[in-house]
Amino acid sequence: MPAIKIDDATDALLVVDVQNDFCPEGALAVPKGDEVVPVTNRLIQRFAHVLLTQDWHPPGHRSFASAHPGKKPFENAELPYGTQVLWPDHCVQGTEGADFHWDLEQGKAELIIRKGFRPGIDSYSAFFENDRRTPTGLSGYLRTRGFKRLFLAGLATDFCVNYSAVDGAALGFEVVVLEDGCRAIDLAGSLAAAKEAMTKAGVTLTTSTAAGL
Ligand code: VGL
Ligand code: ZN
Repeated sequence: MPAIKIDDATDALLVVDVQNDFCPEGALAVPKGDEVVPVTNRLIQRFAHVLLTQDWHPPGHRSFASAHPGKKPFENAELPYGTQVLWPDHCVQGTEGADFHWDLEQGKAELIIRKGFRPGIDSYSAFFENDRRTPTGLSGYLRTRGFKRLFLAGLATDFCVNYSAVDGAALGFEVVVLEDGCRAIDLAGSLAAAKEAMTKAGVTLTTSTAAGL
């Protein structure tokens, strides 16, 4: 992959869910999740426009195993919109676990898009909730601002980054995932499946170093 030249007018960096609960010792720790922080901070300096997502669940959210008596985290449940992985309680609104990682240089962010706040619907994608219909509003924001290409980094590669990348591409944005700025949960082959889905959707998978960023 040759170096990518950033166009400040039409390129944006979207940093996905770099929150305490997805980092070591967090409630839904992604292995080595905190390693994305220095990479992401470097990327934040390189981009004129930085957007963040923040997983933001009310207590008792339906994606929590604790809301399903008899179910354990990482089991599946059938919800009205389809099969949903059940998670440990995480990123509860207003808690320290939902805060961005302390070292994340979030000050420059122009938009924080919160997702997963509807009690009955999970939201992996920054564009649509898991019913695949309820929009977050991000595509309208990006179009209104004139952004055409999105660079993604953050957590987790196989869930929120993957769904955001695939939806972004389907909505007509050019999407580049910077894999060294991401870490995966990797449940039952979910990382390999995510990479295949992103590739099929036309998402560019590269690294910040290969892209010269
Ligand atoms: C995520 C599982 C549950 C993510 C969020 O950010 O990838 N994964 N909530
Ligand atoms: Zn969540």
